[in-house]
Amino acid sequence: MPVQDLEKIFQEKIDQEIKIEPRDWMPEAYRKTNIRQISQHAHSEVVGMLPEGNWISRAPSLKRKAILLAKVQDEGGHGLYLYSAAETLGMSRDEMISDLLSGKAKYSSIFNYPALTWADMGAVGWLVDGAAILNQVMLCRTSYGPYARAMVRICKEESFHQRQGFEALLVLSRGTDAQKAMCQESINRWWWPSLMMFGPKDSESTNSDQSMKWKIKRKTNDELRQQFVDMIAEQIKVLGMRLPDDQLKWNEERKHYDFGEINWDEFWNVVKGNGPCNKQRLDARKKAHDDGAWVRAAALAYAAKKINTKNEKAA
Ligand code: FAQ
Repeated sequence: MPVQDLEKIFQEKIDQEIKIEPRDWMPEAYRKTNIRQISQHAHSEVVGMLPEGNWISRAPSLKRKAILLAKVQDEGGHGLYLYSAAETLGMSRDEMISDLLSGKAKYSSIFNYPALTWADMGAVGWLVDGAAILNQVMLCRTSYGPYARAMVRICKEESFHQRQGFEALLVLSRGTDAQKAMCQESINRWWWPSLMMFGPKDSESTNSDQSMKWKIKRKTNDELRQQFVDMIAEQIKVLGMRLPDDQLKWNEERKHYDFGEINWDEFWNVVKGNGPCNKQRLDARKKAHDDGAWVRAAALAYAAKKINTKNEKAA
């Protein structure tokens, strides 16, 4: 069948909300866009374990430690479902990881900021997971079947993450003056980087138009960012804290909050590898990969041994 006809059938399926599955014909650019987005999403989950992992041993109570351990473990699991979803498109996990470690593949800018205080564990849960979940709820309806299905499970866990972050901040916001100050200071540092998670403005977003046509994305970067601002601007009232933006104001006409301009130079600087922790994060991933070499070798040897034993029994 000519490629034009295949493309027409493909787009009709998308328009009719039929999921694209691994064995279906798809344009090469659709495959590549999905591999790019899903693998970068997986990398974000795995690199995202680092700022929080750093606080497991310093959590203020056994309860907080158990919660944080479970959350970080969930993030590792999310990375694994996502690598598996990306593998169905024909790229091996080894290649994806090698692209991450060489700096070729991106991961979310947010994880290049340091987690300096205990309040950051609350702020990461509330703001970072809060931003991630808005984006991921949309992705539960993405057109590529394995990605959409991975997202359903991830979202269930992510909504718990966000609530635990909010609750941790709520406790601090009702605590001593020092705890309140720590809570506010953390929100001040995480607010703007959280807004950057949604990506560049629509007018600067190179992938959005095509990804919207293919229903990989269902909402644009700016739409999701606005939804996030509207949600957080209300939730912060419960905390009795403030967002570090003098221009944040309800706009009755638009029925949305107006907010100040994001520092896009900072965003691109972080995306290009020059954020406060880019080097530290990649070094940590490289070390973990090298330290884990013996585990991969042992798993392969064990799998080979099992196959041999099975063959011997069958013979
Ligand atoms: N950081 O044309 P667009 C989480 C890049 S998961 C770095 O608008 P697109 C869980 C973009 O890749 C968080 N790079 O791109 C958790 C592109 O470059 P490329 C991650 C960014 O793909 C919580 C270029 O800029 N979530 O947090 C960023 O249409 C707590 C132009 O941008 C996902 O990955 C950025 N923020 O839209 C874990 C969700 N933004 O690749 C631990 C899936 C943009 O052409 C603790 N991804 N770039 O070289 C998406 O929805 C999309 O990829 C967007 C970007 C919305 C992120």
